[in-house]
Amino acid sequence: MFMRNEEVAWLFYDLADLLESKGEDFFKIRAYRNAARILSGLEEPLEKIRLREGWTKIPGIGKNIAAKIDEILTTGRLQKLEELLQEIPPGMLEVMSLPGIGPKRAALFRERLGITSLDELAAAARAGRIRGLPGMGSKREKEIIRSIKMHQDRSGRVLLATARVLAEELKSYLLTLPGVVNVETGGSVRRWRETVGDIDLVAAAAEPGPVYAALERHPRVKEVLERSPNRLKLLTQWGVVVDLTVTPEEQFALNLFFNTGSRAHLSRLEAFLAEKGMAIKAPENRAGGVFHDEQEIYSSLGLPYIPPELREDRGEIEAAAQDLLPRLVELEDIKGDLHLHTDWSDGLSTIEQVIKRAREKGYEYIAVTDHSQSLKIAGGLSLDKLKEQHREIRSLNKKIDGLTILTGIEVDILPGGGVDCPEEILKDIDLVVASVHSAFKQDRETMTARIISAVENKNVDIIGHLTGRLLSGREGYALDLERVLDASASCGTILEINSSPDRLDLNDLNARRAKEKGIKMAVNTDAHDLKRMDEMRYGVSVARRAWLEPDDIINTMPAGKLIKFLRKR
Ligand code: DGT
Ligand code: CA
Ligand code: CA
Ligand code: ZN
Repeated sequence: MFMRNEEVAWLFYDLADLLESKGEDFFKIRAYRNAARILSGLEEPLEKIRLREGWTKIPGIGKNIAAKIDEILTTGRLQKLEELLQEIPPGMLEVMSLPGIGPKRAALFRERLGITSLDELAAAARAGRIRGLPGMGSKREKEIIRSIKMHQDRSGRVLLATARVLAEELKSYLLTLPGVVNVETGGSVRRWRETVGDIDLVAAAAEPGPVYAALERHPRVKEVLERSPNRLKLLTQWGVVVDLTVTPEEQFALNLFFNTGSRAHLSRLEAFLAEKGMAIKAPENRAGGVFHDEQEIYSSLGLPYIPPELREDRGEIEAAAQDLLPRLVELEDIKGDLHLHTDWSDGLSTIEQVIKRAREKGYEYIAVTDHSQSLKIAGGLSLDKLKEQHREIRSLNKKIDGLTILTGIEVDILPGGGVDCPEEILKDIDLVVASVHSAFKQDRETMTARIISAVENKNVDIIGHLTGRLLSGREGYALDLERVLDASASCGTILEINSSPDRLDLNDLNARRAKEKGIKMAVNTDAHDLKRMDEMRYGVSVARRAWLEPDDIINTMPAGKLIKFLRKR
């Protein structure tokens, strides 16, 4: 079976985790994790690289790892990983994947307390049996209870980006089938919700039977969950559920509309129409009429088209009825990326590669914002290195035209509220992003004051990933967001919408709140490799779900205007 680069990377991450839980050699484990990161950052399919030249040209991939990649691509499996999985109780994997636990602590819990599942861990934490272990304490114990709860609340949901990759693959597959004339993804995927419960696909075909049967046979399908005349539900190898509806072509638009939801949007719409003595015709009701697209559906209801991202019952129907829907920002409005890493710190690409990619994207500008000195684990730049980088950027700027490279930095907001770069250097940098990367556990008051100091720092332009949440399982730090927003509004500090699918920070609701307070935002990728520069679309989706228009976002400005704007700040 064709393996995606990410899938191969997942196997290496798992291998590293399992070896770590066994207390194996640190360097070996690090090499596997590093390989995983490199593989998932490669744009070309691994199979193609293998056929052309193999792995010798990829730094960080030695002989041992190369052999394992070959094994995975040939067999779809990794023997070594499967052996390790045999040794380990299945529940341990869940314990290890808890944020703040990891393989080492999981091993400790197992050794000392015989814990091999999340339930056992939760029970031990509640009984106060964790606090006595080395490196633990009652605070840790509380965190464990909280993160288990968070894990359970989230369980079954996957990141939007993961779902979209799979949805695209299944959609292309369905489109190759005879008789299939159209396929779209509906549901939360189409609305760009940050996490997704299942993938809803709608296909148009005269005969549904063969289409359902063909999807059941797709290699990514693990199990059929439900078969009915109108729907097929499947569990995929990725753990994501897929929900397919096949409909005659003339009912396609209406089915897509109903399957896009959200349920809240549809029921608000129903109530709104009921007041006017109208109703939406369900697709089953053939007399309901034929619609060519959703535009026609909304207009038959006397409303302008409501984009899927707004269909959450957050006032969109009322706004539509008064013709007050925003002109939502689009990817094409974005003129540059203001948060990017290169191999000067922990990025994988050179400045030249980033520039080339930015030009391909049609950007007018980018800011290179590598990490500052105190972030040692991310190769933070010393002041000398930083100056050297900025000299290089200035000279690159002279050589190229059509793209402006802003000198930049991502400074750490230190636990005390200062930033780790002296003022006389900051004041000459074109664009300063400030973010929290340490001491996440500070209490709410301290953290709020800490971030507000950065907001008030006149050298700081943008606050990066403000709340620090990770969708894969770290809650944002304790923070009085309302006060931070007020400070940002009064200082004119820009807040980032970080596009990384695991962050999406600010999220839609917070960004909308920021807009209401008159705060300007920047949609950035924070990419550490070229591939992830493509994630801009995810940040844009947050902006759209937050009702943002181009004017709310500084990196929709043309280069000249943005540079003037930054100078004035
Ligand atoms: P999710 O999946 O939790 O991320 O969120 P959604 O919004 O995708 O929710 P989902 O998949 O339950 O439903 C999406 C839309 O599809 C919703 O507006 C109603 C429709 N839908 C879902 N399941 C069924 C069903 O069994 N029958 C019918 N007629 N419609 C359904
Ligand atoms: Ca869904
Ligand atoms: Ca569904
Ligand atoms: Zn960054």
